[in-house]
Amino acid sequence: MLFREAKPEDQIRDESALRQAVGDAVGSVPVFDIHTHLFPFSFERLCKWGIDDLLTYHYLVAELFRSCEISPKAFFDMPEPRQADLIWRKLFVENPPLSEATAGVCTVLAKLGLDPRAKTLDEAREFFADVDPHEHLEVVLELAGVSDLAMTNDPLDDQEALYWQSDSFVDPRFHAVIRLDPILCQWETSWRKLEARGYKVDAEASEQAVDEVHRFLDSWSGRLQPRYLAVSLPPDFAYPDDSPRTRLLEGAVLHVCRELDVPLALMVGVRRGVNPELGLAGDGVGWADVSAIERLCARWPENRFLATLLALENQHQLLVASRKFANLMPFGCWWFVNNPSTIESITRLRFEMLGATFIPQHSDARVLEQLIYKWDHSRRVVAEALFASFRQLQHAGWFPTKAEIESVVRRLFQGNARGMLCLDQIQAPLSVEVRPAMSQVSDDRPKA
Ligand code: FIX
Ligand code: ZN
Repeated sequence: MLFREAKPEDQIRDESALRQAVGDAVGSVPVFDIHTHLFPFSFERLCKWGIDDLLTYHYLVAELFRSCEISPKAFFDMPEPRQADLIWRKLFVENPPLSEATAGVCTVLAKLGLDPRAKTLDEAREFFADVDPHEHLEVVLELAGVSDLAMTNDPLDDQEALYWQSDSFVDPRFHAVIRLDPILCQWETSWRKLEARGYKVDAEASEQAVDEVHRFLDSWSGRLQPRYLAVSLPPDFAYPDDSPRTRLLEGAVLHVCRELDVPLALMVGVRRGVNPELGLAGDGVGWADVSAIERLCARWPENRFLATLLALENQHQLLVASRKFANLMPFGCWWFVNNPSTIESITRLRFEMLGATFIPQHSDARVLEQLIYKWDHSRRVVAEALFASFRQLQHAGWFPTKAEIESVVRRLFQGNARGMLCLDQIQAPLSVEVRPAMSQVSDDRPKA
């Protein structure tokens, strides 16, 4: 599109018309969700959905212990429905659900036509017991306006590997992503798993072991056809250094990415097990050294990198690094910065420093219905930030048209992800209806 050819009568000069145009475009654009932990229903219990999974989300588990005296051990010993009941009572009935994670559950319930002020979970349980999972998936994707999503797939997880090996049906909207944490962050224990699968590896990550990891990744890439490879890293991630991680990155991972022509996603800043008693809810955050990412981008110019940082204090540095390296794509507002106020400030800074050359958000959904709230909340905030940037442009005397706004929005929520994953040749969806409320849809897709 040649922006200079915009007819004067199509240019939006008015503030409220601008707000409306940006809100409409962001509210209706189909999203490519670049990072989730979701699985298709064919992966059975790995696919989390429904009220009990929603309420036992680790974000809410962490909040429970601030409002209730139960010990982590006593909590985790309870069956999941009783855990969900307790979280509901403490965080939703006895207190207003003010936090982002609790408000998110309210959004989900309201959008599904359920009462977020219910005193018990009976109504919600009846609702989920009655839905057909396959119809429900269509309803959720439509309410969230999600056309595609990336999973998190660990071939070293024996349970998950079985589904892949048995050629379970994978809905084509669920894109595979090979997760490398066991290989790059827990080599001291993972090499034994590889050895048990017949690879000639060792604790030192010798040259032979690195070649074997290459062979392992080749073999699983053939099966999964991953859209990218990913790793979450601690704040003290250093590159290069004299560690198995650097040897495995340089000798295997970065070559596999090149050969497959896929990016490597770096998620940096998580301190695992700060309070190990809390399980998944016990991880913390630390400041990362962004120069390690810069060195990766500089030494591997033919590779593409997606990056998201957990610490609020690291966000500006990542944007400066992105201005230096075109092979670096910042994405999402991850986990502890996935709050409306932080999303808004980070996204505003991103527009100011990078224009539209970033991926504003991912959901990180672990439970299917979370897609509804994560995207509902994020769309609203990203729209505010984009409005602010276009408003600045109006002040500068450059008036956008509706078509120009829509084109930027498509790029942010769909095109930048597809470009990074080289999916441009695959037809992008023109529209996914984002529905305001629950209704029935017909299931005309192949069943899992
Ligand atoms: O490493 C990750 O992908 C993190 O997103 C998760 O491990 C984390 O537990 C999470 O769910 C954050 O949203
Ligand atoms: Zn995640």
